[in-house]
Amino acid sequence: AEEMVDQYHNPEIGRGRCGSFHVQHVAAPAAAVWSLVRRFDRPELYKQFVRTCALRAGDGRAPGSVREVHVVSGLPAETSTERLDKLDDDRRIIRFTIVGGDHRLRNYRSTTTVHDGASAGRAVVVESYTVDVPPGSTEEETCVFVDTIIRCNLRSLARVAEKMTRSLSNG
Ligand code: A8S
Repeated sequence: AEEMVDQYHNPEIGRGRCGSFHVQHVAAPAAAVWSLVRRFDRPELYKQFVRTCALRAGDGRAPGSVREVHVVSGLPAETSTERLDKLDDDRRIIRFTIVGGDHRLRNYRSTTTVHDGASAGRAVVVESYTVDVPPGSTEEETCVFVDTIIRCNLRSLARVAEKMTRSLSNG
């Protein structure tokens, strides 16, 4: 995982910004995991806080595609506007930036990569992000908030990919 982080996930963290990364092991082939992660137009496939998502620009594969996400109720926000920066099917890299919405995550950028795991049929997912620390918040509060969301998303991704793989192999 350290090598993968060095290779694709080395964000410049300047003043007033913070960031972190997460590693998730998945008992499903990298191709299956990637088939979920690559769907910029359908984050609700595994992101449980996403209620609906609609493309506002592009086809969801070309850089510059924009999606508008509505999240489930009970969160401190309702919508988020997000731009696809990179989708690389060969290296299994997706990057997006949050460009708008009624939340406090300004200039949020994330990179997710999917790798073959240590044995056949296993994958490792690495997700890193950087974001501005909102006025009145500390770096720590900001990271705790984002880390909680990402951990939920990655665990859910693992569950969905594993279930998908089981149902395929059971015919
Ligand atoms: C992602 C990552 C994050 C999403 C955050 C951090 C968000 O969708 C949620 C609550 C908020 O307050 C901000 O990969 C925002 O989706 C769940 C609406 C952006």
